[in-house]
Amino acid sequence: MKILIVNGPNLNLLGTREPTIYGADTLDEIMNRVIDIGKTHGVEIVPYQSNIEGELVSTIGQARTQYAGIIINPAAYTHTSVAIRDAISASGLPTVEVHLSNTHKREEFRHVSLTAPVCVGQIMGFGATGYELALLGLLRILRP
Ligand code: CA2
Repeated sequence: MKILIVNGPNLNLLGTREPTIYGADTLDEIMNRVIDIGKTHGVEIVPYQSNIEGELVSTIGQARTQYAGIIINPAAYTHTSVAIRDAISASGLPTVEVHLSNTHKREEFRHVSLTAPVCVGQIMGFGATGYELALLGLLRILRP
C-alpha cells in the first residue's frame, strides 16, 4: 500500500526560517520520520513538495491509480485554492489535511480552509507530529 504526502508552497523552507511558528525540523527530516513509521506498518510513504499550484493539482490528479490515500499540507493554498480542493475531491481518495500551526490562533484569513471540507479530517497545531498523527488516522480508515 502506498500513501502520498503532498506539501505546498514554502514548506521546503522548514528548518531554515520562522522556527518559532513552524519548528526547527527540515521537511526532509519530518518526511523521513513518517517514512520510517510507514515501514513499521508495511506502508510505503511517498513525499512530494511543490511551490506551484498547478503541479500540486496535477500530482493529486494522478494519485488515484497509485495510492490508497493522501496526506496534504496545502500551506497557503489551503485558504485560496478551489483547484486543489477540486483535485482532492475528484481523486476520490481518503485525504487528511495537516497544518503545523494552529491556524485559528493566527490571522483571520488563515481561519478558513477551502480544502478541509473534502478531506476526511484535519490535524493542526501539533507541529511535525501532525503528519505522524495523520498517518495513523488514515491507516485506521484504510485498514479498519
Ligand atoms: O501551519 C501550517 O502548516 C500552514 O499550512 C503553513 C503555511 C501557512 O500559509 C498556512 O496558513 C498554515 C505556510 C508554510 C510556509 O512555511 C514556511 C516555513 C519556514 C519558513 C517560512 C515559511
